[in-house]
Amino acid sequence: MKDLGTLPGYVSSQATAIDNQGRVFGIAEKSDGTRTAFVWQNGVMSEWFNPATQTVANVAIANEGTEAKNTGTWSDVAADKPNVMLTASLGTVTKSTDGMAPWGWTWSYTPENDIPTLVTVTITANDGEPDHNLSTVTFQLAVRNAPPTVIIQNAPGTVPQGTQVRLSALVSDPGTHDTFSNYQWTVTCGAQQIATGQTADFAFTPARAGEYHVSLTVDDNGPAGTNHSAPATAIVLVTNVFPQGVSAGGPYLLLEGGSLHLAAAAHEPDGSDDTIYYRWVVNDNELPATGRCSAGFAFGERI
Ligand SMILES: [Ca+2]
Ligand SMILES: [Ca+2]
Ligand SMILES: [Ca+2]
Repeated sequence: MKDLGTLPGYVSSQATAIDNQGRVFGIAEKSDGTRTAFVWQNGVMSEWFNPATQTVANVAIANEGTEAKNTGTWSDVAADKPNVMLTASLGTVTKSTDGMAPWGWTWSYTPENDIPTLVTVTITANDGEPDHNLSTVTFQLAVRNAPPTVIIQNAPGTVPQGTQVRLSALVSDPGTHDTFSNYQWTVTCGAQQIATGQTADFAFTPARAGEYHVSLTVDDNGPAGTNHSAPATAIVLVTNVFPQGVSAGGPYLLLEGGSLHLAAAAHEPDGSDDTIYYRWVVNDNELPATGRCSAGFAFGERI
């Protein structure tokens, strides 16, 4: 047995633990009942500021919309460990009391948006004692913007030429408060750029048959370099529509030895810019036609 003495101003002390280094921990009490923790080492008793918290990592990094985490330890030699309350200035912290001290704590926070500068997060441990009841530790939190994700809605697999294709952008973002701008639509067919657009809804009319490639990107309001979506793409196959209203004119009356002017008509569907080529074949309705027409006929193609 050894008399440890007590702290100045305190009337009694009670040891509760001793560690491998020979340090003795316990509680000193004043005459008015105020208590504090002490540590006794090499014959000297001093106040032991409890509880103690200590981080493992000093910076937590997360993207908006995803959970940021950090862990650390805490201890309280003198107080009953269930009485120690851990709180966080941002997010939530939970403590563990498994095993031997120091025990662990886990902090988490899910930011709804990126934060332009580092944020200092303070973890506070409070053992409920009237004096020296708080211990704090801080770390830095960095929250980055996450780029938006965009998809192209209402893209038809196949349309006839001349049909307007109406598309819209569906944007999602882990940052629930983000806003979107700078829509960039591009339509190409082969090496040719067909159309561009800068709004969330976009339409174009393919004038010719072919394979049309649509691309779309969008920006959110986060910092440059983090705010640009990956491109969304769609392919629209455009089929040819044959000329409509094809007519060779007539009926025609041809007198022997006379000449005849034939007038044909046809048109492409609206929106098409195809060129119409005409091929005339003239016969006398008896097969085979070749040789049954008079030599005075001229027929062939014209554009
Ligand atoms: Ca954001
Ligand atoms: Ca974002
Ligand atoms: Ca056509």
